[in-house]
Amino acid sequence: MNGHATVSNGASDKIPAESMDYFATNPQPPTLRFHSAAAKAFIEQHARENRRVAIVTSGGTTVPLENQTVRFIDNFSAGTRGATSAEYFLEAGYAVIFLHRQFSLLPYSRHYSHSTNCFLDFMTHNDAGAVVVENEYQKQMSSVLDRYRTAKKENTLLLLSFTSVNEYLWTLRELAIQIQPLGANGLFYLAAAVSDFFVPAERMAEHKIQSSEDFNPSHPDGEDGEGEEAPAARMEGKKLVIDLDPVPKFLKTLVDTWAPHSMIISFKLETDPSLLATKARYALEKYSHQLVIGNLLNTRKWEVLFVSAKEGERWIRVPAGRRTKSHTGFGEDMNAAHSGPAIEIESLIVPAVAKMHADMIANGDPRHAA
Ligand code: PAZ
Repeated sequence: MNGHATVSNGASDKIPAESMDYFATNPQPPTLRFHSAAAKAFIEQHARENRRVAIVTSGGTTVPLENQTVRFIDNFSAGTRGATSAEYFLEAGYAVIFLHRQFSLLPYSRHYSHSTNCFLDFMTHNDAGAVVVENEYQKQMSSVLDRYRTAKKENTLLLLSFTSVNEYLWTLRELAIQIQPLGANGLFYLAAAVSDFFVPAERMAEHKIQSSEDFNPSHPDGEDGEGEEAPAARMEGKKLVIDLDPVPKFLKTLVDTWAPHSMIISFKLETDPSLLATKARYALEKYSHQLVIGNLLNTRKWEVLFVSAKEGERWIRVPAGRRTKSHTGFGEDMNAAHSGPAIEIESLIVPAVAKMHADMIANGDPRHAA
């Protein structure tokens, strides 16, 4: 199946040429057909049940340097923001399509799967020799298990994975097209860390790049001498040289064409505090969607900046002494004076987002207000 062919709303003339070119020149991933079919059935079910659907993206995208990939560039993200937020969206009554980096954190299992919280540490043998959960973890694990089972029973959580930025982009586009019939009941929560640069298919080396000069074809002047372009990642003498193309600005296309009626929330990650608000405002202006959530690498677990046309700028913060120490959400910040149990910031972010979404459904898209 060609996912592209499903752009059937006559809107393709509004898609920026660079985005069209991208899908014409970068191959559709083999997983797309399965993802598309699963998403279609999921969205149809929740449309029938009149449930809002959130597409939550999570984890980092890779940029492979070779077709038969041994080496790749990666983007920072453990998947904590996405996996944790997905749980709170489910709690708020949404059905969730969790588009995540393969092997990054998942809703519910995130509490136990990471190496710092190995599930085996929660287990013990009882007197009869059976494996059981340690007494002190019973209450907490039972609550996670109940919520996990409910999501399974009601089929409200669909897990779809990607690895490369190409898989991510193709799948995001497919989901956006699939969710169009839901109109304003669809929501995108784009927490994945998506690479800004990539190796286009036509400049991708087929085989593992050889580090030894003795095994490397030479590419004088960046060309191979026969008019063909040199691979984007190549050895020049003893150096590995990588020149990457910019990834087209898909957020614009998502907002204007792929999902024009959905609520769209993007994230902006910075490391320099003096740039965060400016960059978040810039993104909101450039892409004209409903909400940008800014966060800083070092403080992202306890403060974020909401920037929207309707409400301007507002910080959401976990009070000191209530910060989590890890992705599990159960531990507390050992460096802080405690004033109560730990609070995950996503438990504050998601209800605030859901409220804005409900407002948009009830009163219309604030971007179109007179
Ligand atoms: O996955 P995580 O919890 O370790 O990190 C989350 C995050 C910082 C990647 C996310 O909140 C975010 O800002 N995503 C967008 C990154 C960007 O492309 O700017």
